[in-house]
Amino acid sequence: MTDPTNPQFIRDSNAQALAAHQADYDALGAQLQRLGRDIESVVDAVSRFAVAIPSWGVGTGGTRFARFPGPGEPRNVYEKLEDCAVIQALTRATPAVSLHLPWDRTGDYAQLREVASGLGLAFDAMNSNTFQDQTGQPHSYKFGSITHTDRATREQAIAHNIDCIQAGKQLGSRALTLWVGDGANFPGQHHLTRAFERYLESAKQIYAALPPDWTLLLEHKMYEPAFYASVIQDWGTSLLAAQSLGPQARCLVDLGHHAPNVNIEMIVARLIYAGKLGGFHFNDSKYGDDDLDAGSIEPFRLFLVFDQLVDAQYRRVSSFSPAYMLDQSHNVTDPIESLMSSAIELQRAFAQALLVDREALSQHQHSNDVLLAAQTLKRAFTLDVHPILCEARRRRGGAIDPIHTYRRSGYRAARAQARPAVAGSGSGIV
Ligand SMILES: [Mn+2]
Repeated sequence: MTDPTNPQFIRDSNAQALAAHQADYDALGAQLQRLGRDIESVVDAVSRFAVAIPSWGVGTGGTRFARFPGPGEPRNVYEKLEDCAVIQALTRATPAVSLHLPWDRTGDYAQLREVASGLGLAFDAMNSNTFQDQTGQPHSYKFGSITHTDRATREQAIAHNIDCIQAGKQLGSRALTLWVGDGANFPGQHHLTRAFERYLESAKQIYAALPPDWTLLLEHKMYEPAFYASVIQDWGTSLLAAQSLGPQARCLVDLGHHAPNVNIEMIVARLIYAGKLGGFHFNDSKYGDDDLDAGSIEPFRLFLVFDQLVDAQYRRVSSFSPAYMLDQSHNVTDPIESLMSSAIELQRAFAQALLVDREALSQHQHSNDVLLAAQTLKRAFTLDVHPILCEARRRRGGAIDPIHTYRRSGYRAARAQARPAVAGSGSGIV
């Protein structure tokens, strides 16, 4: 194996692709110049774009039917960081990792932070887990966690979230993502109002434990594991909760957590308006919460979400800095390849959104020129920005072709030798 994070190896790999890349980049630069756009400013913005890797994403996911483990899966948080470092070295778009406790629990968070820093990684939002029972836990979450009818169960779930904040403080994290699977499977099982009141009461206690520079990200999900009524089922309930908790609470939009055909970019626009857009879990889906790779099914929708984000920047919306994270389940691909590819798809949507002619769009909207307004967006979406993405990576020391470079390194085969499988390694979907 060649170490795929070795700068010389990446440069050598790039050398083979450089001439073709330079020709494509120059051609796109000339095309954009004719459109009155400067390719350099787009490369600069794209090279500063960052999305966090979920620690659970580097393991193989699964469905409720089965999980088919891949070779060389990471068996603990340190091995997860090794894989995340490969993704970052090759893409230069993923400088932080989002941990999930207790899956990533370790005795010494200061040491973990040091190891991560040595690998060029920082820590993004912490994620709590009260959707499954842990060994030795006194109270079960079978019928709920922070919304449970039993006070002691709620207190146990609140204490776990506060533990996540404590661990995150040592890691340099500045956010806690709160997603709970709480809900009902049958009409009548829950008092719909009282369950929400219990959520707010518990969330207030978690909120009170936040350091002043932290954000509490509230993640909604329409269904699963609750199949009749999730307590925080949509963005409206999430916004209501964020508004009642206070300024440090914001809404997190997981692209997979809506009904099919829901207009997610509109949700994004409304949350921006309310000053409550906290962040994203990016993925893609066809039918439900499929957790497929970002941009693999609905690239136009991903572009339209980024169009709203770039529009907010363009309008200089105050205190606008959503956190970007991936949240995917890789069942049939090498997770490292899927995560690299998804990070690049986000950069693609971002670059295309940057290239929307916003002045022209605004004029077409004002004059009700529907066709040209729609075509203004389509024109940006259909631009092939691939050379911009390659150039942004190359300038930061990343790979022009991350997947090819990764495969050339032989990393997966070497990890398969070095990491014999263990039973029950933590990975999942939230
Ligand atoms: Mn999620």
